[in-house]
Amino acid sequence: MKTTFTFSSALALFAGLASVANAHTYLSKLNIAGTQYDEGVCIRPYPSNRNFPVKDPSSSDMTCGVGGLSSTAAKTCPVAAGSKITVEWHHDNASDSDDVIDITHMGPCLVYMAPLSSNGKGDVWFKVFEDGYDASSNQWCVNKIRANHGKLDITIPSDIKAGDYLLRTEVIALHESDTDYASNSARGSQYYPNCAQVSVTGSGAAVPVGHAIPGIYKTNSPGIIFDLYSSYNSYPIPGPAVYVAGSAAPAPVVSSSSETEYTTTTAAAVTTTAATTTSSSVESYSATTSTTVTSAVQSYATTSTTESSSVEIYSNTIAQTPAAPISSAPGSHHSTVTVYVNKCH
Ligand SMILES: [Cu+2]
Repeated sequence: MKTTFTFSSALALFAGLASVANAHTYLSKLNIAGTQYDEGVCIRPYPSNRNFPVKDPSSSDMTCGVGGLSSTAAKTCPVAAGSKITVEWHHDNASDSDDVIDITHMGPCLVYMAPLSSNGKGDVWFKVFEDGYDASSNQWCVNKIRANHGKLDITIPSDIKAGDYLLRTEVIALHESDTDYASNSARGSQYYPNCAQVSVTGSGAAVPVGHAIPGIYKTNSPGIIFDLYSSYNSYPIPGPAVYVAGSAAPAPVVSSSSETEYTTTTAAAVTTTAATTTSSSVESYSATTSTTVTSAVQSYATTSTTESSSVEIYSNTIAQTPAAPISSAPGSHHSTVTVYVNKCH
């Protein structure tokens, strides 16, 4: 439970004055697999006002910050799918004595990715990280990065398709968010978006559903309108849900002809379950017993020449997280099973 602030109007006034001062933040460094990349290397270089906020959530500056769409980083830094990387914000300069972001600027941290080829335009952005407010510790993400010299660990989704991406980091400062920017452009949320270029390696094939930035936030969205000076014990993080590996819409694993062959082999026993499983690297089927599915998959495996080496069978009916393989639970009866046919590259 958060401590309730008193003197809220005085605080709000102070916060407003603080924002006039140069009390902002910018993405300063990336640390990937032990290598540190400074601003301009794979973080897109900034114009002079590198730590200034974006105020209008419909502005094209929301995509990658001011100047971020027209600048290009020197490199596109390699990062393995599923690996943890560290992003690092600073206020004035990239030193450990820097205050990262002003204490008044409480709010969430969010990270999005989009294919680099889009340059951030269109319905291309998927969220890979968010951290808002933890009532049990009364900590905002901003508290955490301030306490950790600007550093925040995030994980690249393990199953996204290899290739070049924009990595968009964002802090939203809420010290003036009690007022809708649309009604008073001197107030409203302050967005600190920045973009880096990374090249994801791995064998994944997932293409998460994308969203447009600008577009994900309205001036009056929950979490964009938020009274930091009221009593609260939760915070609704704005934007789409974080992409969970394995939850992308399935991309076809088998060609339609071999899929026909597969279902024909098993006659009525196996039916495709639309949208049960959502990773693009798996295909989902269900049937009435494990035995039928096992034989169906074995049949599929022997008739498919390209993807037979990684057929796995799981007993889970909901596809988010595969349960134990059926083969490891002999004798158990499954009223419904889901078969994951892992795509092999
Ligand atoms: Cu500021």
